[in-house]
Amino acid sequence: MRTLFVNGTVVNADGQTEADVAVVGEKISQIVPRSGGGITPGPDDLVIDATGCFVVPGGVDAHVHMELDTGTTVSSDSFASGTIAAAYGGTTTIIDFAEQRSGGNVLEAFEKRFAAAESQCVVDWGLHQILGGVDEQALIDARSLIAREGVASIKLFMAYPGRLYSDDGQILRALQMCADTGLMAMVHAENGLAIDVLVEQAIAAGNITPDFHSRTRPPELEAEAVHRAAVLSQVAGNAPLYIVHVSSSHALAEIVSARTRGVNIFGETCPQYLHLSLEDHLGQGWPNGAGFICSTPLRSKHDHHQADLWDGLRYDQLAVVSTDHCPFCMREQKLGFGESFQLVPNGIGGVEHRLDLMYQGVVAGHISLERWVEVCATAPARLFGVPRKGSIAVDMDADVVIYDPAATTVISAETHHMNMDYSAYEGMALAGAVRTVMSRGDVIVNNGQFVGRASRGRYLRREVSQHIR
Ligand code: DUC
Ligand code: ZN
Ligand code: ZN
Repeated sequence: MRTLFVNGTVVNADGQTEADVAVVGEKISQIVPRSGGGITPGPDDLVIDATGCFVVPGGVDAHVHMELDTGTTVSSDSFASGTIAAAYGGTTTIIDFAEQRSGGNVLEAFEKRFAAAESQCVVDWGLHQILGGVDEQALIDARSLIAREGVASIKLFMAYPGRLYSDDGQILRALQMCADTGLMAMVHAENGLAIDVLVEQAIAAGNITPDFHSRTRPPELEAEAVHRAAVLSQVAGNAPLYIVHVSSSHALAEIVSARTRGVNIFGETCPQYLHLSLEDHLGQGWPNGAGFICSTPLRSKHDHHQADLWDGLRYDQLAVVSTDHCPFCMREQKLGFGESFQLVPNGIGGVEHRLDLMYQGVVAGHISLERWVEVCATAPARLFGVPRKGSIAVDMDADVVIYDPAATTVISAETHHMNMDYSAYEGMALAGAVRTVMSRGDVIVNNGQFVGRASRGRYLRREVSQHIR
């Protein structure tokens, strides 16, 4: 059977066309501009009318945390609930993380995580490998993951001493391995040792409200770590470096400066840093402020961070928008460990709303339609070596979203599909809505209703990105 998307505007990172799109099996088989006659439906074709809508590639969310074990709790979306929510939001690929901890075995950590995801995901998925204990064996094993398992990226932490933290020597060694293999090094760039001092001092002074989460993680300590990571990448032989969750003008400026020096560095930001701020949410005290605690933290809206981050996306200083989806329920989790900011699990859920939240940047004139598609799908697919995803083109996987710019989306915990009892974006009314979603040829969301099958998602063996080598 053939499926046709007719009468829509096809939007890719490199342009838009009035064209009809045909899908056969799992692949896009034909794209015909209507100026050239379009595609005439046959009697056996399933026809999806996209009049007035954009036909865009399924979103690629390269940074999510389903059922993440934080040590005190587990993030509240399973791979099943989280990927259903992703589908509702037009995301047809997620990349989560396998986590090796200090002294632990990388290959075992990968296999455990793989088994958990494989039996549940409803959209296609991949895994990055976290190295929480960089030692000789961890580097040997990480190096082998690309051929064994198709894992093209590792993640390192400059924050969280005593937990996931790597010191500069460990980071240099890991980056040397990345320079050698072409693996992408994702880095959580914050100066964790300095942050821990500020946290200790805030608590000693009785400053425990949620806003002190942000106040003890100042943007200077994010920027300093970005600078250090960039220098280490260069010294390592220009390792591919990807800074996750860039939240501040200060960190962005370091990325821009490093790029002008020729560092092989890419930046990711997230919708929360573009739409939420310290003042809007963290001044609320307990309990509401706890719902907005994430790391890197939300920044003050008076310091131009949001405007600078939008500009960074517009001018390709930032390459990707991911959600860093890390959901927790309010009562049992965010507030479950005591009334002090450092006891609150870090993370905001948002895998369902990335395309909608980023589309507001198109409406406001911050980014073009094409750039919206690029940062949400094309660039993450390319940078992380995800095969056959991220554009509407013949022979690509038929991951297709029909996006209706005339509809509206109101975000609420009452109606979202993530397993969270609150939303950091509660009540936000957005222009545009995801209408229909196809994943590898299957319609999984039809006019706003999930119609997909459990565990149909496929593991994506990735390749080292040709984009960055
Ligand atoms: N960093 C992440 O990337 N995700 C959740 C929490 C954190 O610190
Ligand atoms: Zn992080
Ligand atoms: Zn994260």
